[in-house]
Formats: sequence, structure tokens, C-alpha cells
Amino acid sequence: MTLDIQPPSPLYPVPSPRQLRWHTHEFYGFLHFGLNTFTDKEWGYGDESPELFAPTNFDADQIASTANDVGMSGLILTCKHHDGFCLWPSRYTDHSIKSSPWKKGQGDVVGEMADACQRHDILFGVYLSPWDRNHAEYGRPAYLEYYRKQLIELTTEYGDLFEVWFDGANGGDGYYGGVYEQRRIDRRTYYDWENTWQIVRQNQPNAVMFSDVGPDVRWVGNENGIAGDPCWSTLSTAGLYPGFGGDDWTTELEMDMAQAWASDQQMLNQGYRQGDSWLPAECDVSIRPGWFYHSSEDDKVKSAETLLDLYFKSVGRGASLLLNIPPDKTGQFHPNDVQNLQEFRRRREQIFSQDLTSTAYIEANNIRGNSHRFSAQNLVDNNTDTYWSTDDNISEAEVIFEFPHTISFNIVGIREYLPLGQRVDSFTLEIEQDGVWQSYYRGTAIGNLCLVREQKCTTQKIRFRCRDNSVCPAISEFKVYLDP
Ligand code: FUL
Ligand code: CA
Repeated sequence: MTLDIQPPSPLYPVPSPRQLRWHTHEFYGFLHFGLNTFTDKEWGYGDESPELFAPTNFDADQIASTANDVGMSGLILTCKHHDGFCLWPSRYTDHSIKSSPWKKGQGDVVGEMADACQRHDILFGVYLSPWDRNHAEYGRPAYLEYYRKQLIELTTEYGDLFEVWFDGANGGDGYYGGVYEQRRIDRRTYYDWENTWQIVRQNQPNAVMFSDVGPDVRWVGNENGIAGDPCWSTLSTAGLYPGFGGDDWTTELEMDMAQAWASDQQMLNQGYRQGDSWLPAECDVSIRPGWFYHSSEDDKVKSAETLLDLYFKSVGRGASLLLNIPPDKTGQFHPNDVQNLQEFRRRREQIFSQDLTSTAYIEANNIRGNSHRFSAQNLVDNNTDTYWSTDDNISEAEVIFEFPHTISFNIVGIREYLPLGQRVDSFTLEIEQDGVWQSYYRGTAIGNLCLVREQKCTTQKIRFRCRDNSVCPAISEFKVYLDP
């Protein structure tokens, strides 16, 4: 009887239930849409007339159905960007779609997007810029009150949110109710984040919150969509705070801070193996050079191959890919973007639809307590809740996949069982050639998903070894693919 075999003890820190859920989302979309779409800007000043917001054919269903069709798990909408213009009829300002000609001021882009996401079976999330270049009180306590009331509107009136996105850009010049001046804030204290976050926790307990440093999901340290290699899901956050990554530094002291920040950016990019918090990375990147739509960028939409490369460098490094697709002036995705997204989806299908391990004979050098519950078959059962694990004292755990005939492959996908933490420090992949094991790949972090993409090779046996680890592994999936 093996019923009393205990699972391995967790290696702390481990993900919270909401982080675990978020890890399954992997690839989702960002919608930058607002006055900037119509003024051809990236950062509105805050003095733009709401009358300029005039999509000719806004279609939340086109946006949400395309997102679903190309494999996105959700969409995050810029409900308010730095210019302060609100895409929903907030009670607390007139600087919103209420004052636009669109639907005679009766529209609600946030509501329509939330509903469309539900109809098309994807998740919905919101971006509410802390920095507001329109609001007269920005920089003073009254603005924080305003900001929190808006956060309450968004977290109570639009159904379930999967993510709430807090941008790091802050302070600088703006309209600010007509005074046109510089406003600087103390990034460490102004937003009283601990209490502001409580609003989201209370109203949307399942939602993760993103900022430069969490509390649930961290920024990856660049806006190119590229996670570090490795990219650990753990980090130590002492001394870091949301917004510390702003790029609007001006004084000498701030320049010094910016230098320190450069090394912090690297830390966000790679994580910190010994970190005390589970704080996985999200890779935000736009399909075009800008975040908002500009017709001049219609021929600069990232190709399917570029998107695929980003996918390997984000999702394939245990992070998530937050891909921005800016709706155009009609209020829909532009055909060029849709075309490349669909080609990107076809490429992923082409690669990932056939897992070659389905025919393999699988043997591990050790199975925890010889228990069926931790068997190596768990690596290939398409179930991330089951995993292969070994006894505690095994320092070199290995599995051999033997195929009935030689196979050719160039991609391997490995997942750790995250509820027990990120356990593997390093691993190797070897292939047998003429009866001799040859090194194919050496890696470090695995985490939610590690996609190894290397030269095509042909073999009948693959050996996966977890080496020099301080604890036994818990590996939930191992897949082998060929990108033709
Ligand atoms: C940045 C913003 O300043 C950009 O406009 C954009 O929203 C990007 C996702 O985050 O910090
Ligand atoms: Ca499994």
C-alpha cells in the first residue's frame, strides 16, 4: 500500500490561489484606446476635448471574439490613461465619454467590453492610470480620494475582473484643471498603496494586481515582451515600491536613483532565486511600435514570427505575455493586426498540436515512495495537477523517454507543479545518438512553463535530469514538439 506516502514539502515561497489561477492564463491582450486614438498621441496632456472621442463603428464583439479566436485568455482595457479621460461614465468627472458625441454621451466602453468578453468566454481586466494629467487636484490628497472612488466604480460595476493594472508612470507636467504646471509626488507615499490595494482585494478577491512590484504580478523590467533567461517567479521586494520605475526623472538625485533602478530593472527581468515572495513576471509589449493606434504604424505590425519569438521569450520563460492590440479610429482591431494575430495562432497550433511523448515509453530512476500518485506517467497525462516526484534524498532525478521509432524534435516544454514552489535550480536534456548520451540543452529555471527551442535533432531516446537541486523535483508536464 502506498496511500500514506506524503507529497514533498513545499519549497517556500509558493503562489497564492489567485496567482496559481493567473499562471494558467499565460497569453492575454491589452487594449490601449481613448482620446489618444483620435489625437495621434501616446501621452495626452489632459486638456484634450472629450468631443474628439468619436469611434465610427466601435464593436466590442469584434475585439473580444478576435481575442478569443487567436487564443487570448482575456483582455485588459485602459479605462483611464494618463490624460485622465474615462471610457466609462464616471460619476466623479465630466472628462469622460459622457462629454463625447459618441452615442450622444450615453455610451460606456468599459461596460460594452466587459459584456463582450463574457459573451466570448474570455476574462476582463482594467487599467486605471494613477497619474492623471487632467485632474485639478492631482498631487494633493483630494485626488487620491477621487482615484479610489473610480477604482470602486470599476471594481464593483463591471462584473468579475481577472487583473487590475497599476501603471508606474507618475508626475510631471499636465493640464491639471487648467493651471498647466509641473506636479511631482512622493512615489513612496502618495497613493498609500497598501490601502488602495485593499479596495481591489475587497471587491475582487480573485483578481491579481499588477504593478512594477506586485502585489501579485510584477513588471518584467522592459516593454519589449522579453523575460530574463532565467526568469524566476520569486523576488525580494524590500526597498522596491510601485512607480519606482518611472522614466520621468529630472533632478540629479533622481538620475542617481535611475541608475540604481537600472539594476533593479534587471532584477525584475530575471527575478531572484532566493527571493522571499512569489511575484511572477508579466511581459507587456505592443504589437505596434506605439501603445495607441496611429495610422502611420499600419505597416509596422509585428509579424507572426516575431510574435512567436516573443511567446517563447515570455510564456516560454514562465512569465505571461500581455500583448497590446490598439483598436483603431473605427473602434475595432485593424485588419493588419488581425491578420498577423491569426497567423501567430496558426503557427502555435502547428507547433503545439502534436506532442511526441504520446508514443514514448517512460522510465524514471526514482518514484516517490514507489507510489502511483507520483509516477512518471503524470508527465504526459495533459493534467497540470498531477506530477512526477522522487524521494527526498535523490540528488539526481532523471526520466528517460524512449520512442518506438526515431523522432525529430526541436522544442521541449516542461512545467513544474507550482503549488509546491519553484523547486528546480538546474536541469539537462540529453539525446541518445549511436548508443551515447549527448548533451542537448542545459537549463536553470522551469517554473510555470519552460519552452526549450533548439536545433532540430533526431533520436530514439531523450533523458531529462534535474541536477544539484536542494529538494526533490515536482514536474507536472513534459512535452516534445517539432516545429517543421
Ligand atoms: C506605460 C505608460 O506610460 C504607457 O503609455 C503604456 O500605458 C504602458 C503600458 O505603460 O508606463
Ligand atoms: Ca501531469
